[in-house]
Amino acid sequence: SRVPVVIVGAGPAGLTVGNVLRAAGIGCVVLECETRAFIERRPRAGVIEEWAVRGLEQRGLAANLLARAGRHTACEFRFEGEQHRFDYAELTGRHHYVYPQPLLVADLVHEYADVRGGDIRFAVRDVQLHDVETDHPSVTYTCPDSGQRQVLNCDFIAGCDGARGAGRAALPADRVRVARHDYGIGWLALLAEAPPSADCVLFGIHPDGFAGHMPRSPDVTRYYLQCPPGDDPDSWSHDRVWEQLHRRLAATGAAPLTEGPIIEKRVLDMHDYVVEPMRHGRLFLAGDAAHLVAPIAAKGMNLALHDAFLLGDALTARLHELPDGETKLAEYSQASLRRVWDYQEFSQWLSEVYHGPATGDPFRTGTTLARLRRLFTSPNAAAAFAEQYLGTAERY
Ligand code: RFL
Repeated sequence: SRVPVVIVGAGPAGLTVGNVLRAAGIGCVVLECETRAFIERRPRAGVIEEWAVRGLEQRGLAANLLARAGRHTACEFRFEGEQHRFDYAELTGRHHYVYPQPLLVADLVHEYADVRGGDIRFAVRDVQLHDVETDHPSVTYTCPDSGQRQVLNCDFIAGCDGARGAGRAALPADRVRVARHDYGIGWLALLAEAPPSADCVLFGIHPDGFAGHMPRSPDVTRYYLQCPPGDDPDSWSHDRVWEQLHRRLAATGAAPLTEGPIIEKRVLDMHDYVVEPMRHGRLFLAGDAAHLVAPIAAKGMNLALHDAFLLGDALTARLHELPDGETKLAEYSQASLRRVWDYQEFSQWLSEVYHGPATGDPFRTGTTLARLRRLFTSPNAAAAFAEQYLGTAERY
């Protein structure tokens, strides 16, 4: 038997591609190495840009999100002991949506499997891609119940299996370029069972290191603390975490942080990569499989959705034999990479701002504070920042 598209990975990218294909009546199978319960609980991103929500809405995938997501209109920088609120909605009329990634994933799984009748196989093992350079690629995997190897013959493979998946590993090293960047910085990523301590995202730019505060829901707040890369999360006791958060986010007139139990604690080594091109033969990569962007500017899930819209539409056009189908597939990688590189550049810029004073270098501290002050004194600088932060540019 032959299925038109095999999608590896049921994250935001793979599930969105699957939903687009199902809406177009195209057969596909999604293979996911984790269980449904696991992916519907895995905490990660929370910030979704307006254009991405519109893209989901146009594809009938945003009903719950629009009913339940928070809307953020401002962020606040704290430096030199003062609060500086940046009201981007007032400046641009645009806002951010806040909707935890596991909720979006649960919505997308439900729509794909339960509403659109899509085929999804959870907890599969040892996914392997074959013959992607030919017009008869296939995917094999081990079935969790029987332990048997299964074969799926297909026309196209969407590699949406994230940073450590089988998709990128199937690319021949001499045919793609992988551009990498290592910030040499770690972030302790924390989830606290505590209500947010402010109505918006807070960025603490402090000589001891960056600290971030991101409201996720009325009862849960994400925090970040800059730390050495590879640091041991166990060396961050409850007391040490809160002491550092209080210190790095302190500002005149600011309400004290509301403490609570830490329910997730892991160290992220800040790095990026970009695979170019994102295609090899009949294998197309999308999302983190193709490009990782450190969570500095909260861009990763947005890029995954951007890819999924482009790839879902291109595969649909090609499989329905529309005249522009082949062209859309041929242009997919380039179309995606324009936004990817723009977001990578912004993340790098923002990293310099977040981490400047913690270098201990008085020159870097001086230039970082100049950049920050410029956001609050130059309307042009503020407008440029808001455009990048919200991802509103129309130029992609
Ligand atoms: P995902 O979500 O990693 O999904 C890939 C799926 O593939 C499965 N898989 C496999 N399945 C079969 N066979 C294999 N060999 C497989 N290997 C893996 C996995 O189990 C998984 O279900 O990739 P996708 O769809 O490309 O989506 C990318 C986003 O998840 C990611 O970019 C964001 O989470 C990044 N990110 C953020 N992005 C934002 O836009 N806004 C944010 O606020 C934000 N915060 C974050 C983040 C990422 C974080 N971490 C953990 C790296 C905060 C954190 C802490």
